[in-house]
Amino acid sequence: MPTRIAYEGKVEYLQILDEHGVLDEKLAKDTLSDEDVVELYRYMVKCRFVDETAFKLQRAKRMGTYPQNKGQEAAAIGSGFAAKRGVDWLVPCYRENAALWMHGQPMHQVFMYWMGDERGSKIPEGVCTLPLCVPIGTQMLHATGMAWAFKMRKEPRVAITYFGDGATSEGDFHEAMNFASAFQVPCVFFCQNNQWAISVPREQQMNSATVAQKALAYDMPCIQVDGNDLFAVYKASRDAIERARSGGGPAFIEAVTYRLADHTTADDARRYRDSEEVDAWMGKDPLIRLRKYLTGKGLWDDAKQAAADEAGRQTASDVVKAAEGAGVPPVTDMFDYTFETMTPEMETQRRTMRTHSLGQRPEQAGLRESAK
Ligand SMILES: Cc1ncc(C[n+]2csc(CCOP(=O)(O)OP(=O)(O)O)c2C)c(N)n1
Ligand SMILES: [Mg+2]
Repeated sequence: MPTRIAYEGKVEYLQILDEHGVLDEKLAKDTLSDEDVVELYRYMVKCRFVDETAFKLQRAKRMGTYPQNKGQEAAAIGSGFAAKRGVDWLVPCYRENAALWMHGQPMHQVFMYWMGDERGSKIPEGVCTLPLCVPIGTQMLHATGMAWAFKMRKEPRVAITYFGDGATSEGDFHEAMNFASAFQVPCVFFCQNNQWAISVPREQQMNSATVAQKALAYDMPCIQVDGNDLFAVYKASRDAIERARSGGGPAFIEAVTYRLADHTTADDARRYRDSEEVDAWMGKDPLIRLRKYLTGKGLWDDAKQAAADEAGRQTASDVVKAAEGAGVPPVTDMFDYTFETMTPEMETQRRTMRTHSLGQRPEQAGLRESAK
């Protein structure tokens, strides 16, 4: 019996700014202006300072744990810049702080979150970002549902959801992708393939040559981009977002990048990965290549770098002050923010906690009263 090809697929790879800071002018046409690039580079520098500061805070026991974003700034900033602030919704995991920040989420809230303060998840009114999401994969379903609502309400909005390479091994990922495609909802799936899911390398995590090709199974437009290339990330994100906004359905972007730091501050990556690999990726650092590009174009110099560094240090210091200055929340918060209507058991616990065994930290506002 003759056979025929029932389906054939391919995945395009996009790089516009290479590792040496050389730009493909043709591909870069109609993407970022010089002013945009300078502004976004300053943003990257600021984010790197804030990220390093969070790491130091954890080491000084002033933060519980923290997953560094170091090395993944171009992926977050390029995609965040392509989305419309206050219109599109960002649905994150935990390694795209820069994108959330660009969309108005105060960075001290992210610090508070990692300090164990749930007020870090209370996003200000008008800011279209969801709280950080540590349960791997769940947020993609939320984004799909939100995008479905946008479609039903005929709102010209797009949901962009972020996740790692490891998250694409989860059932939630496949459910979200299938639903988004079957219902053609305006959702952009943005995978930060940073090569590792804690200690599991991507090649061991999956047998497919790319992460992007998983989208082919759902007949979703997909692309693999150099995730450390601001131009490529921006172009792919803008195209996907605008297609989704104009009724073209969901899309998948695989940003190939690298986690330059440990998985979190609770990890020591030296135990499972070679320093040669890390060194090779250090050379592809998105900040270094963008600085090379800007310097080559005469748009940047040492004095500007010094000023950007100083601004970054100052911003980081302000973020710490705001996070630590928020004070200790009242104990009652854990009841008041769990359910809209408390269960009878919770009401009893709330009522009786002052006379029972919750007094571990008497300085907490709720308990200070009971000590009187
Ligand atoms: C449902 C679930 N399973 C397991 C974990 C533990 N865990 C935390 S991060 C992580 C790896 C995630 O890897 P990836 O999706 O590649 O994201 P990355 O941390 O590399 O950015 C795992 C397994 C979790 N948080 N949630
Ligand atoms: Mg990963």
